[in-house]
Amino acid sequence: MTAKDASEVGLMQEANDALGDSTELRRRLDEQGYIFLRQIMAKDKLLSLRQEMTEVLMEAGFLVAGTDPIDGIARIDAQCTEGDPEYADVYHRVYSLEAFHQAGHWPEVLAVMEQVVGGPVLPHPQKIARLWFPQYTEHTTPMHQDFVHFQGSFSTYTFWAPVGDCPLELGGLAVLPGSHKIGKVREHHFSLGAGGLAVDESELTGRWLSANYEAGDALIFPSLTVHQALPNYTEDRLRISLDNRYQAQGEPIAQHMLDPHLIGVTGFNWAACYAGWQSESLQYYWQDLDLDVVPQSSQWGDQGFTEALSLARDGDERALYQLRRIARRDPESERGQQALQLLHEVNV
Ligand SMILES: O=C(O)CCC(=O)C(=O)O
Ligand SMILES: [Fe+2]
Repeated sequence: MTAKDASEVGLMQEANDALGDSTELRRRLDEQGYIFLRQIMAKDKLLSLRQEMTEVLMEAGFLVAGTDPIDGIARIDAQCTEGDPEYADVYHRVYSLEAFHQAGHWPEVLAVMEQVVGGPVLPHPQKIARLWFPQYTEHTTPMHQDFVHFQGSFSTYTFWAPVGDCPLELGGLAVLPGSHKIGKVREHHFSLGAGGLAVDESELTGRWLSANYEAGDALIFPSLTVHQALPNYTEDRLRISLDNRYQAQGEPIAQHMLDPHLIGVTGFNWAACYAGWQSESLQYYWQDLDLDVVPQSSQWGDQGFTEALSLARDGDERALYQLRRIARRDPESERGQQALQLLHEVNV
């Protein structure tokens, strides 16, 4: 379950030659479990989004004061990640940027995603950004399939794009080609890192692939493809990326994908998100569509939590860390109470 080193990964094949040919793009997705596209968005659009995001991050104290925000130079002592209240607070300020949501609907992105899904496309309301600190590698996104998190349909596609150049050492996404062919959701187990669930490395074969990404590049894959982030080994750079989701309009979508990301206990909602927006055109855009909304299953999240409890009982440091995080974030909740009780029992 350890994160891959950049030296262990190969480079992804580019699929730009198939752009405009939906059948061929879909054939490659079927065959490889991913497509990697160079420069499908204009670099300056990504850089102006980066400017807006990093200004918020500077003001919020994630970046070193006195540096140029666009350089994304992280304050190491501000390290935090998904699941931490400090992260959610800053994240939702970034999340409220209108430009961040617009990026998921740029015409060039929708044009590609229509070819990928083979018809009218639904961009998920739940957009996602990742703000990944350097020197924090135990919190790297572990190997997983997205279905356990996003659910709905196996034909939901992740569109992952760095907001700024992302060389291997900054920790971009890596995929395991062909890993979707199993055609089902694999066993996932407790892990640190985004999502908190990982596939066991011993279940996997093949060579991991990634890229020295540039702003404007995108990686697209369906929800059964196993992927992970590479560790951010830079000395001081924050990795900033988008991972938005798309599906054909008729496919089922899980209820929680209609909510903002990481709402947890923060009380953040769409009204708060939209408060400073100039335009209404993307506000609640999905409410006029005839969607097949299905309930979220808690099965994987519950299993991960149960595993964390039992690992923590045996003294596993990562599980203890996770339980402390849950107890601190959400002490009144059922999981918070269980975490507190376990921490009390093992006396740490
Ligand atoms: O960017 C990351 O670290 C995680 C991204 C991911 O797993 C996804 O987009 O599905
Ligand atoms: Fe993922």
